[in-house]
Amino acid sequence: PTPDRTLVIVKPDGVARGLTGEVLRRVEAKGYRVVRLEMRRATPDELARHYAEHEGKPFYQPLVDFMLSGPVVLAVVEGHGVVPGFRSLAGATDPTAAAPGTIRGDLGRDWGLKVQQNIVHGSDSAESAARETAIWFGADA
Ligand code: YYY
Ligand code: MG
Repeated sequence: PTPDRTLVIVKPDGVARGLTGEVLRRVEAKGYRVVRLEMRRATPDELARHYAEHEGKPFYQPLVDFMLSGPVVLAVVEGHGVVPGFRSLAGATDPTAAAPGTIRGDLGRDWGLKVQQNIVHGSDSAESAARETAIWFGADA
């Protein structure tokens, strides 16, 4: 079967802490392939589209502000079952609850209530992956 694709973002905390290589190492160690890779600053428009499902929630604006606080690394990652597979590598949303062995469980620090500082984003479905990849890399990505 054709390999699946997901959109991984190393968030500003992960980039600032020098964890980009560690995240990509885990992705590659699993056997997934990085097929697009770029570091840049997100724009408010990209983030509004990317996080549209969360608009109106209490954590939305702090999340967007955090994502604007520094550069992010965007990666399109390919592999069989990579959408749930990368979510599994990332671990639970809240780093304080994420299991050991996961990116958030192993590398997430005790940031108090700042759940948004959880190092990585990974698409939650194939549809989300296609939508998000088009936001960050354009429709032809
Ligand atoms: O997909 P995932 O990143 O694991 O979580 P989402 O529920 O999609 O939330 C997106 C993003 O928002 C999450 O990575 C951290 C942040 N967030 C938050 O700051 N506080 C919450 N209660 C829930 C999510
Ligand atoms: Mg999500």
